[in-house]
Amino acid sequence: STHDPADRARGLLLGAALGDALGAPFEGRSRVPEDLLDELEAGTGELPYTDDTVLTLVLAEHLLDRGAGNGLHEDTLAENFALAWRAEPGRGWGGAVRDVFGEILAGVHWQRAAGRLFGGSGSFGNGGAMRVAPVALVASDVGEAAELGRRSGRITHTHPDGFHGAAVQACAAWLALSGSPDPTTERRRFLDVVAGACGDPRWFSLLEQVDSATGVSTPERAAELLGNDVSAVGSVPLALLTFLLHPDSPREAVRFAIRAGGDTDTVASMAGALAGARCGATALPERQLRRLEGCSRLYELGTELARR
Ligand code: 8NA
Ligand code: MG
Ligand code: MG
Ligand code: MG
Repeated sequence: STHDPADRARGLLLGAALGDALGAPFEGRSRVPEDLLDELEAGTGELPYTDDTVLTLVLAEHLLDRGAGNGLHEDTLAENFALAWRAEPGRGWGGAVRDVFGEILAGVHWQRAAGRLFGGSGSFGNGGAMRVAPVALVASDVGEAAELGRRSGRITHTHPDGFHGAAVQACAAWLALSGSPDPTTERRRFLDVVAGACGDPRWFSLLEQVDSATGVSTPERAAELLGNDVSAVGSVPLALLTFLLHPDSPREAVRFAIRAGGDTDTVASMAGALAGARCGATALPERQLRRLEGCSRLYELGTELARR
């Protein structure tokens, strides 16, 4: 782990984007053979990111614009999300969230647009959680991370599973940045603090399941136990487990998440954000960073957010 806050902030953003970019070619595969991943890592071409990073960037820039202590402004953030989708509709977006963005741009309020998805139950996809990590860079405690996570998630994900999932990932990112509880020696305590800050009973039991899965030896088994799909409850637990198994190696965390299959870009992005936050950008594989789309923008955003 690193003690430099700027390195940690850059690690959070770059870890998220690198996980997304490395995972993207495998999204939807039930399992990912190690040699295919080795081949991608050894390549020299650009590593393009997807919707996960597009929205992470929007949120990070919004938080920077808002300034220290001012949290987020939902109406502005909703519009900025929607504009980012319209600018780059080919980035691999979830099906329902595109409808929300389209309606927002047509003048419908985000609360109404998101709330009427799926017969009024709202989306429980992992889209709120996959973009949430930057809130950890401005929250002053884990409770504020949870609140900003929930609020940023609700803009598109009004189903409780969706926005609580965002809160859980935000809390984990905040703890990973703070370095305490230490995920290497206090796993159980780490998960308890996340569960307590989230406060939702469903996530108490999901995080309980993460704790009981820490004995797994393969990514395939981890996916069997916790899921690896596009729902928040079927992906955030796997990302947390991945971080707890590889807290001191962002590269190993990202590889494990991808080899678990399913929603590979999103799980690897969430796990990469956590390990990157703990270890810093200096711990990320340099050769891959040089291939990462948007690397310098993410690096500068991390530096700026850490300064606030
Ligand atoms: P979302 O809100 O569209 O949710 C994702 C999917 O979850 C939906 O399309 C539904 O199939 C399902 N879903 C969500 N809520 C409900 C519900 N209440 N009832 C029944 N089904 C439901 O999008 P999101 O932003 O949450 O999704 C994030 C995922 O989308 C990430 O994996 C991201 O990478 C992207 N994604 C891209 C592709 C692709 O084509 N490249 C494929 C899957 C996902
Ligand atoms: Mg994606
Ligand atoms: Mg995905
Ligand atoms: Mg660049």
